[in-house]
Amino acid sequence: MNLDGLRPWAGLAGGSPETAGVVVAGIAYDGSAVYRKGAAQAPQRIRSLSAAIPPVTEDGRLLTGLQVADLGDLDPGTDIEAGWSTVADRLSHIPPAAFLTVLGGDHCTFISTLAAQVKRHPGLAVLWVDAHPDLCDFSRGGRWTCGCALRRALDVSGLDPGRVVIAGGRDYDPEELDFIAANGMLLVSAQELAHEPVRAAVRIGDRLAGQKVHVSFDIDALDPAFAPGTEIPSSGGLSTRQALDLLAVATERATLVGLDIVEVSPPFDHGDITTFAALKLIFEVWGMAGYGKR
Ligand SMILES: [Mn+2]
Repeated sequence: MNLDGLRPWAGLAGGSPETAGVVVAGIAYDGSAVYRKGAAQAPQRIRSLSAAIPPVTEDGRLLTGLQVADLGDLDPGTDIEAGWSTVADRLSHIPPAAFLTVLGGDHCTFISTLAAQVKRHPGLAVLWVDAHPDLCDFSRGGRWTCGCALRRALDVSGLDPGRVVIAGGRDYDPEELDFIAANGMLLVSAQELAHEPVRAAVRIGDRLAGQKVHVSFDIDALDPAFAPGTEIPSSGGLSTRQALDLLAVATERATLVGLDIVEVSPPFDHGDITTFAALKLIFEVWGMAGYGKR
């Protein structure tokens, strides 16, 4: 793709983390991926192709004037168990007024992201959009593998599990369903979202209304037809259109304070369609967060 003369983030890149409306950081780590690696390449690919996106959301909000400060990639080392806190510490010093946008990496990068967001925004709620809850205490040979991402993030951040809503779920371990029920978590499955999209999204919106919300979006929430470039393709997922509409309705009455997009895996992508789906989600969520003018 010829991106000559174009600047990253739709030309909005610039400014300092102290004054920018949006602060972007990559976590190029896929050490917790069990099946196949590749998500470590996502931050650079997303950043590179961000130059091809226009600074206008689909509902006509002009993002020109928004400053996007990109910190580059933060390094947790080769082991997230040892390295999550270094990255969390860096992220937690970003002024709370900035909308944090983190580019994974596998979903265990969320351990750093959530630890920082809980410090930046006490009382936070989380909308976890994913085919998988990642709530196993032990999975695929370890406690810091991707099937444990949300469970470990809750452990280290101290966030009450009842403040997390899971949307788009369809692949579970029995232990995860037990944890969800025992902790009063709301799970809205991909099936429910497809069957009654507005009603299901409003149910999530009711739970998030009036809250400060961080969205953690695993690209495998989308059907592999829309996002093939990911570690574990999971059939029966959302279309990109359904995901955008879900996010808009579910967060309409909330205050969006951050987004992380994880599990984009460029080596398994086709013609960059997964990376472009991630970019569409990022720019539209910035619009939903209130940036841009009509
Ligand atoms: Mn997943």
